[in-house]
Amino acid sequence: MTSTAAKQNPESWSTLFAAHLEAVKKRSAVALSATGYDALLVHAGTPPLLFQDDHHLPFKVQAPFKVWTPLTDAPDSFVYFVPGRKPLLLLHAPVDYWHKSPELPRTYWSDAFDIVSCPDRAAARGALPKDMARTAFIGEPFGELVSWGVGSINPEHLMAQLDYSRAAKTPYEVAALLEANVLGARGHAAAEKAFRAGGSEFDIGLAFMAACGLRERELPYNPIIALNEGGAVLHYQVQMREKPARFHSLLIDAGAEFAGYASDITRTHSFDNAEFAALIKRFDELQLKLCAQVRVGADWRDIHQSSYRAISEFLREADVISASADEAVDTALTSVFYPHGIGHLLGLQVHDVGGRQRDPAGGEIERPYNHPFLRLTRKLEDGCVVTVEPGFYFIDQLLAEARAKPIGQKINWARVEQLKPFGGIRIEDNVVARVGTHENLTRMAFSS
Ligand SMILES: [Mn+2]
Repeated sequence: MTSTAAKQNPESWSTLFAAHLEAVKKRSAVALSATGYDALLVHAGTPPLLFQDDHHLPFKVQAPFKVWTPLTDAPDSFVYFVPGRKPLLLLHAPVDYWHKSPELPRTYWSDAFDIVSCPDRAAARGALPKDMARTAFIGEPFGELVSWGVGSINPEHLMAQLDYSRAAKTPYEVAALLEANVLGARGHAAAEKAFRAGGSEFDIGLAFMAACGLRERELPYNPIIALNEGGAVLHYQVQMREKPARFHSLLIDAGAEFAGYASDITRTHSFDNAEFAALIKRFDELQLKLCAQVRVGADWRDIHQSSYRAISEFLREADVISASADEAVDTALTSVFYPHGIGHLLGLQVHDVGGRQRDPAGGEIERPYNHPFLRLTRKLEDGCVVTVEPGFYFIDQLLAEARAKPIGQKINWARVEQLKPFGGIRIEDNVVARVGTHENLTRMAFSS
Protein backbone atom coordinates (compact mmCIF):
# COMPACT_ATOMS: atom_id res chain seq x y z
CA MET A 1 0.00 0.00 0.00
CA THR A 2 1.77 3.09 -1.14
CA SER A 3 -1.22 5.29 -1.73
CA THR A 4 -2.03 8.25 0.43
CA ALA A 5 -5.67 7.19 0.65
CA ALA A 6 -4.76 3.85 2.22
CA LYS A 7 -2.38 5.51 4.66
CA GLN A 8 -4.86 8.17 5.65
CA ASN A 9 -7.72 5.81 6.22
CA PRO A 10 -6.59 2.30 7.13
CA GLU A 11 -9.81 1.46 9.02
CA SER A 12 -11.97 2.02 5.99
CA TRP A 13 -9.71 -0.25 3.92
CA SER A 14 -9.95 -3.03 6.49
CA THR A 15 -13.76 -2.68 6.64
CA LEU A 16 -13.99 -2.70 2.85
CA PHE A 17 -11.62 -5.65 2.58
CA ALA A 18 -13.47 -7.69 5.21
CA ALA A 19 -16.73 -7.32 3.27
CA HIS A 20 -14.91 -8.15 0.01
CA LEU A 21 -13.40 -11.31 1.45
CA GLU A 22 -16.80 -12.38 2.79
CA ALA A 23 -18.18 -12.04 -0.73
CA VAL A 24 -15.27 -14.03 -2.20
CA LYS A 25 -15.70 -16.74 0.44
CA LYS A 26 -19.43 -16.92 -0.15
CA ARG A 27 -19.21 -17.22 -3.93
CA SER A 28 -16.33 -19.69 -3.67
CA ALA A 29 -18.38 -21.84 -1.29
CA VAL A 30 -21.33 -21.78 -3.71
CA ALA A 31 -19.04 -22.67 -6.64
CA LEU A 32 -17.35 -25.48 -4.72
CA SER A 33 -20.61 -27.10 -3.65
CA ALA A 34 -22.10 -26.70 -7.15
CA THR A 35 -19.14 -28.50 -8.68
CA GLY A 36 -18.59 -31.17 -6.02
CA TYR A 37 -15.44 -30.02 -4.18
CA ASP A 38 -14.83 -29.43 -0.49
CA ALA A 39 -11.85 -27.08 -0.65
CA LEU A 40 -9.90 -24.74 -2.87
CA LEU A 41 -6.11 -24.43 -3.15
CA VAL A 42 -4.99 -21.38 -5.14
CA HIS A 43 -1.38 -20.84 -6.15
CA ALA A 44 0.20 -17.38 -6.55
CA GLY A 45 2.37 -18.62 -9.42
CA THR A 46 6.12 -18.82 -9.95
CA PRO A 47 8.11 -16.73 -12.40
CA PRO A 48 9.83 -18.88 -15.05
CA LEU A 49 13.60 -19.16 -15.18
CA LEU A 50 15.38 -18.00 -18.32
CA PHE A 51 16.95 -20.78 -20.36
CA GLN A 52 20.41 -21.74 -19.03
CA ASP A 53 20.26 -18.92 -16.57
CA ASP A 54 19.62 -18.31 -12.88
CA HIS A 55 17.41 -15.28 -13.55
CA HIS A 56 13.65 -15.35 -13.35
CA LEU A 57 11.29 -13.34 -15.50
CA PRO A 58 9.52 -10.59 -13.51
CA PHE A 59 6.86 -12.13 -11.29
CA LYS A 60 3.20 -11.48 -12.10
CA VAL A 61 0.89 -12.93 -9.50
CA GLN A 62 -2.01 -15.01 -10.82
CA ALA A 63 -5.39 -13.31 -10.67
CA PRO A 64 -7.33 -16.14 -8.93
CA PHE A 65 -4.86 -15.73 -6.01
CA LYS A 66 -5.01 -11.92 -6.08
CA VAL A 67 -8.78 -11.93 -5.61
CA TRP A 68 -8.12 -13.36 -2.11
CA THR A 69 -5.23 -11.17 -1.05
CA PRO A 70 -3.47 -8.13 -2.52
CA LEU A 71 -0.14 -9.91 -1.98
CA THR A 72 1.44 -9.25 -5.35
CA ASP A 73 5.09 -9.98 -4.52
CA ALA A 74 5.17 -13.40 -2.82
CA PRO A 75 5.67 -16.00 -5.58
CA ASP A 76 4.91 -19.61 -4.70
CA SER A 77 2.47 -18.74 -1.91
CA PHE A 78 -0.92 -20.46 -1.59
CA VAL A 79 -4.40 -19.71 -0.29
CA TYR A 80 -6.29 -22.73 1.05
CA PHE A 81 -9.99 -22.33 1.66
CA VAL A 82 -12.56 -24.64 3.21
CA PRO A 83 -16.07 -23.12 3.39
CA GLY A 84 -16.95 -22.13 6.94
CA ARG A 85 -13.30 -21.79 8.02
CA LYS A 86 -10.83 -18.92 8.10
CA PRO A 87 -8.75 -19.08 4.92
CA LEU A 88 -5.15 -20.20 5.29
CA LEU A 89 -2.33 -18.25 3.64
CA LEU A 90 0.83 -20.27 3.07
CA LEU A 91 3.36 -17.51 2.64
CA HIS A 92 6.49 -18.58 0.82
CA ALA A 93 9.41 -17.20 2.81
CA PRO A 94 12.62 -18.91 1.68
CA VAL A 95 15.47 -19.21 4.18
CA ASP A 96 18.07 -17.86 1.83
CA TYR A 97 20.62 -15.11 2.46
CA TRP A 98 20.70 -14.12 -1.23
CA HIS A 99 17.20 -12.67 -1.21
CA LYS A 100 15.04 -10.64 1.12
CA SER A 101 12.28 -12.87 2.36
CA PRO A 102 8.77 -11.46 2.54
CA GLU A 103 7.82 -10.53 6.09
CA LEU A 104 4.60 -11.68 7.66
CA PRO A 105 2.19 -9.01 6.52
CA ARG A 106 0.46 -6.92 9.17
CA THR A 107 -1.92 -4.71 7.30
CA TYR A 108 -5.59 -4.08 6.60
CA TRP A 109 -6.18 -7.56 5.14
CA SER A 110 -3.84 -9.83 7.10
CA ASP A 111 -6.15 -10.51 10.09
CA ALA A 112 -8.60 -12.24 7.76
CA PHE A 113 -6.15 -15.15 7.26
CA ASP A 114 -4.33 -17.72 9.30
CA ILE A 115 -0.83 -17.13 7.98
CA VAL A 116 1.87 -19.81 7.95
CA SER A 117 5.36 -19.02 6.76
CA CYS A 118 6.74 -21.78 4.50
CA PRO A 119 10.42 -21.97 3.50
CA ASP A 120 9.65 -24.26 0.56
CA ARG A 121 6.94 -26.25 -1.23
CA ALA A 122 7.43 -29.31 0.96
CA ALA A 123 6.62 -27.15 4.00
CA ALA A 124 3.53 -25.81 2.21
CA ARG A 125 2.36 -29.34 1.50
CA GLY A 126 3.04 -30.27 5.13
CA ALA A 127 0.77 -27.46 6.34
CA LEU A 128 -2.13 -28.82 4.27
CA PRO A 129 -4.37 -31.80 5.12
CA LYS A 130 -3.08 -35.23 4.13
CA ASP A 131 -6.13 -36.08 2.07
CA MET A 132 -6.79 -33.55 -0.68
CA ALA A 133 -8.86 -35.80 -2.93
CA ARG A 134 -11.77 -33.34 -2.75
CA THR A 135 -9.66 -30.20 -3.13
CA ALA A 136 -9.56 -28.28 -6.41
CA PHE A 137 -6.21 -26.71 -7.31
CA ILE A 138 -6.17 -23.48 -9.31
CA GLY A 139 -3.00 -22.24 -10.95
CA GLU A 140 -0.18 -23.23 -13.26
CA PRO A 141 0.61 -26.87 -12.33
CA PHE A 142 4.18 -27.49 -11.08
CA GLY A 143 6.20 -30.70 -10.98
CA GLU A 144 5.50 -31.94 -7.44
CA LEU A 145 1.79 -31.26 -7.73
CA VAL A 146 1.16 -34.76 -9.09
CA SER A 147 2.26 -36.22 -5.75
CA TRP A 148 0.07 -33.83 -3.70
CA GLY A 149 -3.07 -35.84 -4.39
CA VAL A 150 -5.38 -32.96 -5.26
CA GLY A 151 -8.78 -33.95 -6.66
CA SER A 152 -8.55 -31.82 -9.75
CA ILE A 153 -6.40 -29.18 -11.43
CA ASN A 154 -8.23 -26.13 -12.81
CA PRO A 155 -11.57 -27.93 -13.20
CA GLU A 156 -13.44 -26.19 -15.99
CA HIS A 157 -16.84 -25.91 -14.30
CA LEU A 158 -15.42 -24.49 -11.09
CA MET A 159 -13.26 -22.01 -13.02
CA ALA A 160 -16.28 -20.89 -15.03
CA GLN A 161 -18.23 -20.15 -11.84
CA LEU A 162 -15.35 -18.25 -10.26
CA ASP A 163 -14.48 -16.30 -13.42
CA TYR A 164 -18.07 -15.25 -14.01
CA SER A 165 -18.40 -13.88 -10.49
CA ARG A 166 -15.34 -11.65 -10.86
CA ALA A 167 -17.06 -9.28 -13.34
CA ALA A 168 -19.16 -7.43 -10.75
CA LYS A 169 -16.77 -5.75 -8.33
CA THR A 170 -17.18 -5.40 -4.58
CA PRO A 171 -17.01 -1.89 -3.07
CA TYR A 172 -13.43 -2.70 -1.97
CA GLU A 173 -12.48 -3.54 -5.53
CA VAL A 174 -14.08 -0.36 -6.89
CA ALA A 175 -12.16 1.65 -4.26
CA ALA A 176 -8.91 -0.07 -5.34
CA LEU A 177 -9.70 0.61 -9.00
CA LEU A 178 -10.31 4.27 -8.16
CA GLU A 179 -6.91 4.40 -6.45
CA ALA A 180 -5.32 2.81 -9.53
CA ASN A 181 -6.96 5.57 -11.56
CA VAL A 182 -5.70 8.29 -9.19
CA LEU A 183 -2.14 6.99 -9.66
CA GLY A 184 -2.65 6.62 -13.41
CA ALA A 185 -4.04 10.16 -13.73
CA ARG A 186 -0.92 11.49 -11.97
CA GLY A 187 1.20 9.57 -14.46
CA HIS A 188 -0.78 10.91 -17.41
CA ALA A 189 -0.46 14.51 -16.20
CA ALA A 190 3.32 14.10 -15.92
CA ALA A 191 3.48 12.39 -19.32
CA GLU A 192 1.61 15.26 -20.98
CA LYS A 193 4.01 17.71 -19.37
CA ALA A 194 7.01 15.76 -20.68
CA PHE A 195 5.41 15.73 -24.15
CA ARG A 196 4.82 19.53 -24.06
CA ALA A 197 8.47 19.94 -23.05
CA GLY A 198 9.55 18.05 -26.17
CA GLY A 199 10.51 14.74 -24.55
CA SER A 200 11.08 11.52 -26.48
CA GLU A 201 8.72 8.56 -26.08
CA PHE A 202 11.25 7.08 -23.66
CA ASP A 203 11.35 10.32 -21.61
CA ILE A 204 7.55 10.42 -21.51
CA GLY A 205 7.48 6.80 -20.29
CA LEU A 206 9.92 7.56 -17.47
CA ALA A 207 7.89 10.62 -16.46
CA PHE A 208 4.76 8.46 -16.35
CA MET A 209 6.32 5.83 -14.08
CA ALA A 210 7.96 8.36 -11.76
CA ALA A 211 4.67 10.17 -11.22
CA CYS A 212 2.81 6.89 -10.57
CA GLY A 213 5.58 5.85 -8.17
CA LEU A 214 5.81 2.46 -9.88
CA ARG A 215 8.57 0.42 -11.49
CA GLU A 216 7.95 -0.91 -14.98
CA ARG A 217 7.30 -4.44 -13.67
CA GLU A 218 4.67 -3.06 -11.29
CA LEU A 219 2.61 -1.57 -14.11
CA PRO A 220 -0.43 -3.60 -15.13
CA TYR A 221 0.67 -3.59 -18.79
CA ASN A 222 3.42 -2.19 -20.96
CA PRO A 223 2.42 1.40 -21.72
CA ILE A 224 1.75 2.47 -25.28
CA ILE A 225 3.53 5.79 -25.71
CA ALA A 226 3.31 6.86 -29.32
CA LEU A 227 4.34 10.14 -30.85
CA ASN A 228 2.94 11.15 -34.24
CA GLU A 229 2.28 8.25 -36.70
CA GLY A 230 3.10 5.73 -33.94
CA GLY A 231 -0.42 6.32 -32.62
CA ALA A 232 -1.74 4.27 -35.55
CA VAL A 233 -0.03 1.11 -34.26
CA LEU A 234 -2.60 -0.32 -31.85
CA HIS A 235 -0.11 -2.05 -29.55
CA TYR A 236 2.89 0.20 -30.16
CA GLN A 237 5.72 -0.90 -27.85
CA VAL A 238 8.75 0.90 -29.22
CA GLN A 239 9.46 3.86 -26.90
CA MET A 240 11.94 5.60 -29.19
CA ARG A 241 14.88 7.25 -27.45
CA GLU A 242 15.29 9.75 -30.31
CA LYS A 243 13.02 12.75 -30.57
CA PRO A 244 11.10 13.19 -33.81
CA ALA A 245 12.07 16.09 -36.09
CA ARG A 246 8.65 17.58 -35.49
CA PHE A 247 6.05 16.95 -32.79
CA HIS A 248 2.45 16.47 -33.89
CA SER A 249 0.67 14.33 -31.34
CA LEU A 250 0.91 11.95 -28.40
CA LEU A 251 -1.28 8.89 -27.93
CA ILE A 252 -0.61 7.39 -24.50
CA ASP A 253 -2.34 4.25 -23.23
CA ALA A 254 -0.94 3.62 -19.77
CA GLY A 255 -2.32 2.51 -16.43
CA ALA A 256 -1.21 2.01 -12.87
CA GLU A 257 -1.86 -0.73 -10.33
CA PHE A 258 -3.11 -0.54 -6.77
CA ALA A 259 -3.52 -3.57 -4.47
CA GLY A 260 -3.41 -5.76 -7.56
CA TYR A 261 -6.12 -3.83 -9.45
CA ALA A 262 -5.37 -2.13 -12.76
CA SER A 263 -6.31 1.13 -14.38
CA ASP A 264 -6.30 1.28 -18.17
CA ILE A 265 -6.31 4.87 -19.41
CA THR A 266 -5.73 6.43 -22.83
CA ARG A 267 -5.38 10.08 -23.74
CA THR A 268 -4.45 11.81 -27.00
CA HIS A 269 -2.82 15.24 -27.16
CA SER A 270 -2.13 17.66 -29.98
CA PHE A 271 1.27 19.37 -29.79
CA ASP A 272 0.40 22.67 -31.45
CA ASN A 273 -2.15 21.96 -34.16
CA ALA A 274 -5.47 23.65 -33.37
CA GLU A 275 -7.42 21.60 -35.90
CA PHE A 276 -6.26 18.27 -34.44
CA ALA A 277 -6.93 19.63 -30.95
CA ALA A 278 -10.50 20.41 -32.05
CA LEU A 279 -10.92 16.85 -33.35
CA ILE A 280 -9.71 15.50 -29.98
CA LYS A 281 -12.22 17.73 -28.17
CA ARG A 282 -15.05 16.54 -30.38
CA PHE A 283 -13.95 12.91 -29.89
CA ASP A 284 -13.88 13.45 -26.13
CA GLU A 285 -17.55 14.50 -26.23
CA LEU A 286 -18.34 11.37 -28.25
CA GLN A 287 -16.51 9.22 -25.71
CA LEU A 288 -18.38 10.75 -22.75
CA LYS A 289 -21.72 10.05 -24.45
CA LEU A 290 -20.69 6.41 -24.77
CA CYS A 291 -19.67 6.31 -21.09
CA ALA A 292 -23.18 7.57 -20.26
CA GLN A 293 -24.64 4.42 -21.83
CA VAL A 294 -22.96 2.26 -19.19
CA ARG A 295 -25.55 1.11 -16.65
CA VAL A 296 -26.98 -2.03 -15.12
CA GLY A 297 -28.73 -4.15 -17.74
CA ALA A 298 -27.01 -2.55 -20.74
CA ASP A 299 -25.93 -5.08 -23.38
CA TRP A 300 -22.28 -4.39 -24.17
CA ARG A 301 -22.83 -5.37 -27.79
CA ASP A 302 -25.33 -2.50 -28.09
CA ILE A 303 -22.83 -0.03 -26.65
CA HIS A 304 -20.25 -1.30 -29.13
CA GLN A 305 -22.69 -0.90 -32.05
CA SER A 306 -23.54 2.56 -30.81
CA SER A 307 -19.83 3.48 -30.74
CA TYR A 308 -19.48 2.18 -34.29
CA ARG A 309 -22.29 4.47 -35.46
CA ALA A 310 -20.97 7.46 -33.50
CA ILE A 311 -17.50 7.06 -35.02
CA SER A 312 -19.06 6.70 -38.48
CA GLU A 313 -20.76 10.05 -37.99
CA PHE A 314 -17.55 11.54 -36.61
CA LEU A 315 -15.54 10.42 -39.66
CA ARG A 316 -18.14 11.91 -41.95
CA GLU A 317 -18.14 15.23 -40.06
CA ALA A 318 -14.34 15.25 -40.01
CA ASP A 319 -14.42 14.83 -43.81
CA VAL A 320 -12.41 11.59 -43.65
CA ILE A 321 -15.16 9.66 -45.42
CA SER A 322 -17.79 10.79 -47.89
CA ALA A 323 -20.28 8.00 -47.13
CA SER A 324 -23.28 8.62 -44.90
CA ALA A 325 -23.08 7.12 -41.41
CA ASP A 326 -25.63 4.46 -42.43
CA GLU A 327 -23.59 3.48 -45.45
CA ALA A 328 -20.33 3.46 -43.47
CA VAL A 329 -21.93 1.12 -40.91
CA ASP A 330 -23.51 -1.15 -43.55
CA THR A 331 -20.35 -1.52 -45.65
CA ALA A 332 -18.01 -1.78 -42.60
CA LEU A 333 -16.11 1.21 -43.99
CA THR A 334 -15.72 2.44 -40.40
CA SER A 335 -13.69 -0.68 -39.52
CA VAL A 336 -10.88 0.66 -41.72
CA PHE A 337 -10.41 3.37 -39.08
CA TYR A 338 -11.89 1.70 -35.98
CA PRO A 339 -10.83 -1.96 -36.05
CA HIS A 340 -11.27 -2.82 -32.36
CA GLY A 341 -13.95 -3.19 -29.71
CA ILE A 342 -15.33 -0.38 -27.53
CA GLY A 343 -13.86 -1.92 -24.39
CA HIS A 344 -13.58 -4.80 -21.96
CA LEU A 345 -13.97 -5.84 -18.34
CA LEU A 346 -11.28 -4.46 -16.05
CA GLY A 347 -10.11 -5.55 -12.61
CA LEU A 348 -7.39 -7.90 -11.41
CA GLN A 349 -6.48 -8.37 -15.05
CA VAL A 350 -6.40 -5.60 -17.62
CA HIS A 351 -8.62 -7.73 -19.84
CA ASP A 352 -10.58 -9.34 -17.05
CA VAL A 353 -12.03 -12.83 -17.39
CA GLY A 354 -15.57 -13.95 -18.07
CA GLY A 355 -16.47 -11.22 -20.56
CA ARG A 356 -18.16 -13.49 -23.07
CA GLN A 357 -19.54 -16.06 -20.66
CA ARG A 358 -23.27 -16.79 -20.95
CA ASP A 359 -23.85 -17.68 -17.28
CA PRO A 360 -21.94 -18.96 -14.22
CA ALA A 361 -21.96 -22.50 -15.61
CA GLY A 362 -20.20 -21.47 -18.81
CA GLY A 363 -21.22 -21.16 -22.44
CA GLU A 364 -20.45 -18.23 -24.70
CA ILE A 365 -22.36 -15.20 -25.93
CA GLU A 366 -21.58 -14.55 -29.58
CA ARG A 367 -19.94 -11.44 -30.85
CA PRO A 368 -21.88 -9.26 -33.28
CA TYR A 369 -21.35 -10.05 -36.97
CA ASN A 370 -18.36 -8.11 -38.38
CA HIS A 371 -16.95 -7.36 -34.91
CA PRO A 372 -14.54 -10.24 -34.19
CA PHE A 373 -12.44 -8.36 -31.64
CA LEU A 374 -15.07 -7.53 -29.04
CA ARG A 375 -13.91 -8.95 -25.68
CA LEU A 376 -17.16 -8.43 -23.80
CA THR A 377 -20.64 -9.53 -24.86
CA ARG A 378 -22.39 -9.78 -21.48
CA LYS A 379 -25.06 -7.57 -20.00
CA LEU A 380 -23.67 -5.30 -17.33
CA GLU A 381 -24.39 -5.97 -13.67
CA ASP A 382 -24.12 -3.62 -10.71
CA GLY A 383 -20.40 -3.07 -10.07
CA CYS A 384 -19.14 -4.29 -13.44
CA VAL A 385 -16.11 -2.17 -14.34
CA VAL A 386 -15.45 -1.66 -18.02
CA THR A 387 -13.18 0.41 -20.23
CA VAL A 388 -14.82 2.73 -22.75
CA GLU A 389 -12.21 3.34 -25.44
CA PRO A 390 -13.40 4.49 -28.84
CA GLY A 391 -10.63 5.28 -31.31
CA PHE A 392 -9.84 5.97 -34.92
CA TYR A 393 -6.51 5.60 -36.68
CA PHE A 394 -4.75 5.88 -40.01
CA ILE A 395 -3.37 2.35 -40.30
CA ASP A 396 -1.32 1.74 -43.48
CA GLN A 397 -2.28 -1.92 -43.84
CA LEU A 398 -6.03 -1.30 -43.52
CA LEU A 399 -5.91 1.78 -45.75
CA ALA A 400 -4.06 -0.15 -48.47
CA GLU A 401 -6.63 -2.96 -48.31
CA ALA A 402 -9.51 -0.47 -48.48
CA ARG A 403 -8.00 1.38 -51.44
CA ALA A 404 -8.29 -1.79 -53.52
CA LYS A 405 -11.99 -2.21 -52.70
CA PRO A 406 -15.13 -0.28 -53.67
CA ILE A 407 -15.31 1.26 -50.15
CA GLY A 408 -12.00 2.97 -51.00
CA GLN A 409 -13.92 5.39 -53.19
CA LYS A 410 -15.72 6.69 -50.12
CA ILE A 411 -12.48 7.66 -48.39
CA ASN A 412 -11.21 11.21 -48.74
CA TRP A 413 -7.58 10.33 -49.46
CA ALA A 414 -6.31 13.92 -49.41
CA ARG A 415 -7.74 14.32 -45.90
CA VAL A 416 -6.17 11.01 -44.88
CA GLU A 417 -2.76 12.24 -46.06
CA GLN A 418 -3.23 15.47 -44.11
CA LEU A 419 -4.15 13.72 -40.84
CA LYS A 420 -1.81 10.71 -41.09
CA PRO A 421 1.12 12.41 -39.29
CA PHE A 422 -1.10 12.55 -36.17
CA GLY A 423 -1.54 8.76 -36.09
CA GLY A 424 -4.99 8.61 -34.53
CA ILE A 425 -7.10 9.37 -31.48
CA ARG A 426 -8.16 7.10 -28.64
CA ILE A 427 -9.71 8.18 -25.35
CA GLU A 428 -10.24 5.55 -22.67
CA ASP A 429 -11.87 5.75 -19.25
CA ASN A 430 -12.69 3.14 -16.60
CA VAL A 431 -16.39 3.13 -15.81
CA VAL A 432 -18.55 1.35 -13.20
CA ALA A 433 -22.09 0.23 -14.10
CA ARG A 434 -24.72 1.24 -11.56
CA VAL A 435 -28.52 1.05 -11.52
CA GLY A 436 -29.66 3.64 -14.08
CA THR A 437 -26.29 5.38 -14.04
CA HIS A 438 -22.50 5.02 -14.08
CA GLU A 439 -19.39 6.20 -12.23
CA ASN A 440 -16.44 7.33 -14.30
CA LEU A 441 -13.42 6.46 -12.13
CA THR A 442 -10.95 8.02 -14.57
CA ARG A 443 -12.67 11.42 -14.77
CA MET A 444 -13.04 11.39 -10.98
CA ALA A 445 -9.31 10.70 -10.71
CA PHE A 446 -8.28 13.44 -13.14
CA SER A 447 -10.38 16.01 -11.28
CA SER A 448 -9.26 14.92 -7.77
MN1 LIG B 1 -8.18 -1.03 -22.65
